[in-house]
Amino acid sequence: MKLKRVISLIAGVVLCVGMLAGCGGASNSGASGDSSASSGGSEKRIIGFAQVGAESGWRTAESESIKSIPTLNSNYEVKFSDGQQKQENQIKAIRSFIAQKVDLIALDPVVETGWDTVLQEAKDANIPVVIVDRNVQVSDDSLYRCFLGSDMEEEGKKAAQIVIDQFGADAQLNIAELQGTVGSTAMVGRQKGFNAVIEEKAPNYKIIKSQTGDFTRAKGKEVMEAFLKSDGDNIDVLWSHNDDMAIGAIQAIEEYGLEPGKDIYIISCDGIKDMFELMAEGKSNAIIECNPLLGPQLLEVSEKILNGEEPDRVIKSNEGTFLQADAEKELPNRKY
Ligand code: GYE
Repeated sequence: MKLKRVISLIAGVVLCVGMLAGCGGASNSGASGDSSASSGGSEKRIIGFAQVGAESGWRTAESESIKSIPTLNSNYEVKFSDGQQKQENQIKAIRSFIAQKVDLIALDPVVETGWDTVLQEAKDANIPVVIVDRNVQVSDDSLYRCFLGSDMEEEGKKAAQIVIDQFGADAQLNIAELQGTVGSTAMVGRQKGFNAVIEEKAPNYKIIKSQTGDFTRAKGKEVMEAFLKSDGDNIDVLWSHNDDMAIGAIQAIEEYGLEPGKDIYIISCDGIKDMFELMAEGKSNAIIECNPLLGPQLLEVSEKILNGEEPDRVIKSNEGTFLQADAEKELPNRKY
């Protein structure tokens, strides 16, 4: 009897603690949780960062870079929100940042459209907004101060040019495309740039398969399996909008009994370490780098804005391209 009561008491305490922890952990949809420091009474400048999610190695590197802003300048604090690839979560996070009166909002938008209302709310509250990595399409440009990130269209163009350099513009080539999250700048821009160069320079290239893998390894694998099932022996090139989907696809290709990097030429965007490792093993062929380490540049532009200066409207990150022959040499230099 007594033992039973003790057990139920312990169970009750565990439940309560669990519920409390659950409350604190609600940061995924709001903005309260994973903050780098408390704001109580200090004069710190607070950046509320509404992140897309945690769908890829690139994303993890970007989150870490932005969360590390306070280590670069202790006058800053970052409130972080993971939107789990859902726009509604990101909108909630922005509203929560506005309610908390943060000094600046950084938004990495999962898709380009649908931000006008919430950005107007931030503007009405006099909170400057910096768009990071992916861009937005809004009717009024004054809804955000500047954009910091890569030129995705340029990345798509570079990818197409590498394929042309490899196979020649006159080749008959069948390409399978793994698209990123539909409606995101990374997907729209990379597809647009790639297709434009192919159309102009290599009209015999055919995109025989094209589907989204939502930028994740699991979906990249799943979609590649379907591609292979219906057209396995006809695919010459895999063009993947990011490394993670290509990594999933490499697994699918191996399971199907083909050699990735040999039977199918593979090119993807990002440049994460895992992909460099696979490329050094000969399982992939080319990487278009996209730099996720945006923390230092976000800090710089936030300083400018909060000091009353006007930032450049578009701030670009530096990036390169790498072929299989560079992989081993470049591996030790990779920071993400
Ligand atoms: O390529 C992909 C991530 O927006 C540039 O998003 C980013 C893309 C990146 O999920 O891995």
